[in-house]
Amino acid sequence: MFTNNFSDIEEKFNIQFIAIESLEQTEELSKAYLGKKGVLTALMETLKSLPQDEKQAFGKSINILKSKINAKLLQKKTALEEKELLSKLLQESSDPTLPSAPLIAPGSHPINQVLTEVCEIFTALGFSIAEGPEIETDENNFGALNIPEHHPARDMHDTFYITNPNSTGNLLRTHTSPVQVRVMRSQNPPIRIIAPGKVYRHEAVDATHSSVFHQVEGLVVDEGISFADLKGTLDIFARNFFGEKIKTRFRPSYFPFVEPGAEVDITCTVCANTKTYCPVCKGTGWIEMLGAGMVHPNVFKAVGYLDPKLTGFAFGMGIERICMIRYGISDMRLFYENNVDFLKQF
Ligand code: FA5
Repeated sequence: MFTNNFSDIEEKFNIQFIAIESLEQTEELSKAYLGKKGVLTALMETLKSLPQDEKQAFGKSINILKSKINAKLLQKKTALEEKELLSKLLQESSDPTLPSAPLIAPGSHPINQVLTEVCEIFTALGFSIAEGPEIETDENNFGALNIPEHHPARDMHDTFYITNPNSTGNLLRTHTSPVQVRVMRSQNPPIRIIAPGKVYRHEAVDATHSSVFHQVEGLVVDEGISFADLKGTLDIFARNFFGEKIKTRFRPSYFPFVEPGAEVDITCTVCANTKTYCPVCKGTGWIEMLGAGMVHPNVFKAVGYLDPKLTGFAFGMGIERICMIRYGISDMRLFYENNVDFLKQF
């Protein structure tokens, strides 16, 4: 008896459903059929008055119809929501299929900018650029540089060792000085090179130390090269890179591969030696720039440069450090954090 009633309701719903054009109409139709005062709710009320044997079939039919109506309305709602979103996007005259705009204008990293500039200064002075691998041999990184096995100087360059039998080296280089060895073993003097690159040390990272950083090595070998040539070259570099007023200072220091050896300082760029307390130079007025010295005779011997008339100088500077000095950056870790606000300043 009630089957006809259900198909009438469904038919009527379908006619109204086809006419729907908006989310509001969907909502209204949902209320009219499924709401508190809706057609199906009212039908459910009549269930009570039915004879016992008809109740189950009647209830089941109501639930089937309810599910059908519910599914259709939900489908319609989703389709209308998508349509609305699309027309909103089109109204904003944007094309959602276009690639997103770049976050910042492209530019090179400050470390790369400084590396390039350092190379330009030295090539203008007649230096050529040499390269070496980041995976080095123990011999090139230590042995040929007058740092034999068990020498205490190795402690300052604790590094990462590699056991891959296919590798041509067995450690990550701790400095760019092994490029000196490679160049001298493959070329005859005169030599005038710089070697920029990445180096690795097993050390705790803090505001002024990183375990991966960049150095630029310098090496000049010829007859009659003196400490005065080293001083003059680094002086010219410092003035070109930091400014005309910058002065250099050589302090005696120890590196096994040079003799004599020196640390080279420049006048503090932050406090300009005003003698007021400065956190960068700690009030001394000087900041360390690099290590340098005259090539040790044992290094010449190791690479097969046996002519006693040959002398040479070498230096190695930390790129992160000179970049920090130049721009007054207080923490080296900023270079590696990919913070756009930091990077876009350069
Ligand atoms: C050396 O690495 C020597 N090979 C330099 C050298 C070359 C001396 C030729 C003489 C002749 P040193 O360990 O001091 O020396 O490092 C050189 C520079 O690298 C330092 O002045 C500093 O600027 C930078 N540096 C050293 N350790 C770190 C580190 N952990 N993080 C960032 N920069 C560093």
